[in-house]
Amino acid sequence: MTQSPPHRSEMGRIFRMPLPAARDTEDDEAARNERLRIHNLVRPEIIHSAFADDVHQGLSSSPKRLLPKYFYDELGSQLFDAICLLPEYYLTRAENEILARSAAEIVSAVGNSPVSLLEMGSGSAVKTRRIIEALLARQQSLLYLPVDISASALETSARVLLQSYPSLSIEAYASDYDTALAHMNFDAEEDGTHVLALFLGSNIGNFGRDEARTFLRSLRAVLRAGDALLLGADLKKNPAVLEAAYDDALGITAAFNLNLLARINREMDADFDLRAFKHVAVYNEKIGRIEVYLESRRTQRIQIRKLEMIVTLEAGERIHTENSYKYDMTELIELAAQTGFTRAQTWFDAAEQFSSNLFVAVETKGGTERR
Ligand code: AVJ
Repeated sequence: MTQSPPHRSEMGRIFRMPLPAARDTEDDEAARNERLRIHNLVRPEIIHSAFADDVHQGLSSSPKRLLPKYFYDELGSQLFDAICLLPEYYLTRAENEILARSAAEIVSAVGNSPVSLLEMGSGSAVKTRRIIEALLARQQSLLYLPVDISASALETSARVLLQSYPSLSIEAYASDYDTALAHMNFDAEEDGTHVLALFLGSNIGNFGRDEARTFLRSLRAVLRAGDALLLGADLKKNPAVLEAAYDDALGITAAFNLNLLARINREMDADFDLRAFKHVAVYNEKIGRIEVYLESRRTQRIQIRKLEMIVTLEAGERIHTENSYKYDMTELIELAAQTGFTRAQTWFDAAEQFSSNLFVAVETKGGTERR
């Protein structure tokens, strides 16, 4: 696998990292810039119109809804990082515990050939460091391809990773998952390098069961047989534990949820009164998912000037903002089998709250190997 040349700019704007932190020599900076390429597939105009269309559609629907991918503006990404430090939000700690203990075992389960690392939804990429270090203990250099909807999170994490690991190169995609996968261009020629894809943190939880299958199939389509996917999935458990994880005492998750309205205020000249909404998180045990809402505390009328739209809400009416699906092992094994993978191995944290699943891509009929 090699990097695609920068002149293929239908892939979107490619830019270099901004100036380095103090104390760096210019040579250090130049050396790091050589090792970084960012494809910004969400041009501001385009993301704006997609966000605007989705807000218009979602708030015109009944029941009203907004999409969780829009949580992650700069403030939203930082609020999510804060969520990961909360005592109630066990997911990040549990997965980190697994990776800290078992990263070497996980990467050796991928096989002996050199590996390139693809990550969907890399965020701050803190947990990724465990995997990067395990890989660099077995190979001299590493190409890391993070995909994240938040350009600010990507830039920050790329800068930090390049500082830490001199033999790392990064090809980053500021993009939603589908767009990035459609532009991924692993070289057709056989060079013996495998891809390890990461989809950590229970990011898969935002997909419905069907959407999860569709997504994993399109991820499988950019891989070859023998490539692997490490899938972090939160496990079904006591509803009280789950609900606390999504409605913490400090109110950070409420702020994260409300920031979606604040973002609409900022970017679309709207007048949502955040105090007139209540954060609600309930576990739907039958479906196996946390459902997150913003509930109107009173009858109200909101103006969204850039959309030339008036939204009315009744007291108690809810805007659905997120689902977070929970899995059991039967579902995970079935999910692998339905999407062109086989589940090779699963690791758990000591409290068995979270699972890290190694899916290996199997041969598929019809020659859909890595385009
Ligand atoms: C980033 C989708 C994994 O579902 O646990 C955390 C998002 N929302 N608290 C999750 C989230 C509220 C998180 N994911």
